Amino acid sequence: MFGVRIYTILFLLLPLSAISEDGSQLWLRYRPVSAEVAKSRTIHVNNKHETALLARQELDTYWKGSSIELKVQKKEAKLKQGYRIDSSGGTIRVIAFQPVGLLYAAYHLLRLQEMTMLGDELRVEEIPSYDVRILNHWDNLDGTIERGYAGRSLWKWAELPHTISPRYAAYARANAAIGINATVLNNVNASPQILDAVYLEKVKALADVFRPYGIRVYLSVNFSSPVVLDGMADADPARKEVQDWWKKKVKQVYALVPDFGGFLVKANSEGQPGPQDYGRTHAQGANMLADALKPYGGLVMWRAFVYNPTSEDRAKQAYLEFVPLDGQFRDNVILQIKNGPIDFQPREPFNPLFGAMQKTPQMLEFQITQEYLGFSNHLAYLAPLFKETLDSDTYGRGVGSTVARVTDGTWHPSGISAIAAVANIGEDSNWTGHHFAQANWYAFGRLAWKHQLSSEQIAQEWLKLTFSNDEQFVRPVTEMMMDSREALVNYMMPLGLHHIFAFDHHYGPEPWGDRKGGRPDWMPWYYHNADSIGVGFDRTATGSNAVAQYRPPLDKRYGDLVSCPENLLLWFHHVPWDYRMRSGQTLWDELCGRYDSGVQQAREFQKVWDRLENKVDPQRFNEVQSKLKIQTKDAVWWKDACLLYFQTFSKMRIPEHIERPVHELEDLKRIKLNMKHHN
Ligand code: GCV
Repeated sequence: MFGVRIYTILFLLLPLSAISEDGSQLWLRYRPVSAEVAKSRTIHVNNKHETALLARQELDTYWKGSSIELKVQKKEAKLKQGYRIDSSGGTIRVIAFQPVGLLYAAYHLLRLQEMTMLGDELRVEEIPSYDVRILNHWDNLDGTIERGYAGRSLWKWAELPHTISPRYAAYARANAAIGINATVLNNVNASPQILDAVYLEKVKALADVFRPYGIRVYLSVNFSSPVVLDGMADADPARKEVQDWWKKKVKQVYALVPDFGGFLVKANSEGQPGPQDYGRTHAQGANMLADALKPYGGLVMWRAFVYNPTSEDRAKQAYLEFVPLDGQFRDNVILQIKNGPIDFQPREPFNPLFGAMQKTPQMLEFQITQEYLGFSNHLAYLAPLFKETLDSDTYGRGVGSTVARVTDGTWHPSGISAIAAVANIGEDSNWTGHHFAQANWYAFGRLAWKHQLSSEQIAQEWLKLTFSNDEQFVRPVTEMMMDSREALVNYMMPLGLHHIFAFDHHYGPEPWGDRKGGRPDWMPWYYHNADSIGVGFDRTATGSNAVAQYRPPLDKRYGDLVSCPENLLLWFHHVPWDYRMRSGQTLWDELCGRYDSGVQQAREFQKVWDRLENKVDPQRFNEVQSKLKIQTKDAVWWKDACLLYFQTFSKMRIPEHIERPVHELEDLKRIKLNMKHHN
C-alpha cells in the first residue's frame, strides 16, 4: 500500500516527457476530467441518434470548459456533415444538420482544448471539402497487407464476426476525430471471397462497430466474382445473367449493411480481370456495377490506374484509355485517379486525366503508406506532397481549375465528391510503424476535411496533439517535417527522376535494375534513360509527347527545357550531362549537389531530434531516434548508388565539396533485400 503511494507520488512528480508512451493513443491523448469538473457543467443534446449520444459522451468525458448544447437542426441542410459552433454568452452552442456533425464538432472542441487554443469566444463554421473521405486498405484476407509496413492487418478475419477487437472502435474513433467517414476494408487486388456470405457476415460486424463513428464500409471487388464464387461461365457485363448476379449480390450486402457505401474496382490493371476480357469498355463494366448499386444509393469508385506493356509511354496510358469514355459513365460512378501518372513516386506532376474529362466525376487517390518513400523507416511528412497535387492548376476550365476544384464538387455540384488514400495502418502498437507516419494519416484526414489547410498548420496541430504544446519542441520539429519530403526526393530521386527502385521491394535504389524478359515498364532504365549524352525521359514532342496531354499553357511550360520546373526536369526531358541549370552548374554537378543535400538534411534531422530528448517521452524518443539512423544510412546508400551508377554514363567527377561515396558500386549491386513483392 505504502509502496504504491510512493510510486504514485513519484509518478506525479515526473515531467510528462518522462512517462513512456507507445504511440497507441495517436492524436487522442485526452485525459478524462474529474467528477468535480464534470458536475460543474452540462453537456446537453437534443437528439437520440447513437452518433449524437457519442458526441455528448466524448465531451462529457473530456471537456474541461463550460456547458455545451448540441443540436441537430433539420433546417441547416447547407451545413451538410459540418457544424457551427458559437460561444457567446457563456454556453457553447453547436449546431449540425446531421448527428455526425455534432461528433466532428466535439472533436473540434477537444482539439482546441488540447492545443490550449480555446479563446474567449468561439465562432466556427466548418463544412467538409469532400462528401466521402475514404481510406483504402490494401489488406488481404490472409492477414497480410500489400505495401503495408506496420505489421499485419487490423482486421482479424478468422475471429470475426464473433470476436470484436477493441482496436476496431479505436480505429473508428481516430478516423472520426479527423473527419474520415469511409473505409474500403480489402485490397484492390481483391479476393472474390470477400463477397462470399461467410465474409459478408464479418464485414457486417465491422460496419456495426464503425457506424456510430459515422464511418461507412466499402469493399474492393474482383470483376470475376460471379465466375469464381458461383461458377458462372463468364463475367461479361453485357450478359443479363451476370448483371443479375451482381444485383442479387448487392441486395445481399445491403440486407446486412444497410448503409454500405459501394464498390472500389481495379479492373484490367496489373493482371486483374475486367470488362476488357470480354471486349467491353471500362464504362460498360463500371455501369453494370453502378446499376446494381443505384437503388441503394451505392457508389462505384472505378480506378484509372491502368497500363500495359505496349510501346506507348506508361505515363500516357490512363489518359488514352479513359478520356474517350467521358460522358459514358453512370452518375454513381466516380473515376479514382492516382495523384500522378505513374505510381505514387516521391515526386510526380499531377495526373493529366484531372481536368481532362469534363463530364465524369473524378476523385483523387493518394498513398499514405510509404511504398516509394522509405516504408515506415523514413520520416517523410506527406502533406506537402498532397497539397502539391491539390493545388496544381489543370487549366481544365481555364485558370484556377486546380485538382482540388476539379474533384471537390465545384465541377460536378450535383454529384458526390470523394477523396481516397491508401492507408498505412497495421496492428503495430503505434498503428503506422513509424511514429511520424501517423502524421500522414492525420494529414490526409484533415485535408480531406478542408483542403485549404496548410501543411504547416496540420503539422503543428498534429505535433501538439501527439507530442507536446511546448513551442521549443513544436517549432523545430515542424520545420523538420516540412523539409522531410523534399529531403527524401533529394536523396532518392531529385530533378524529376522516378521509379529507379529495386524491382523486388521499392525500398532501396537499383537504377541498374534489369530482368531478362521482364516488362520494360517495370525496369528503372525505362524511366531514367541514362546514356553517354544525358539522363531523363523525353516526354516532349521529340519523345513520347506526354506533355501534349496537359492543357495550355502547361504543355508548353513542361515541354520546353528552359521553362520546365527544375523539380520535374528529368520527368519530361532527356537532358545533357553538361546542360547549364539555373544555378549555373552543369546538370551533373547539380545532381550530385541534390543527392548530397538530401544526405545532409537527413543528418540534420538526427541533430534536431537529439536536441529534443528532454521534451519527448523515452520510448517514442528512442524509437524515432533509431529510425532516423536508418534513414540517414539509407540516404547515403541512395546517394552512392545513384551517383556511382550515373557516373558510369556521365564520366564526370563528383565535385570536390561533396561528401565522397563510401560504397563500391559493385558491392551495392550485390545487395538483395529479402522483401518479396515485385513490380
Ligand atoms: C495494389 C502499385 C503497387 C501495387 C498496387 C498497385 C495498385 O503498382 O506496387 O502493389 O497494387 O500499385 O495501385 O493497384
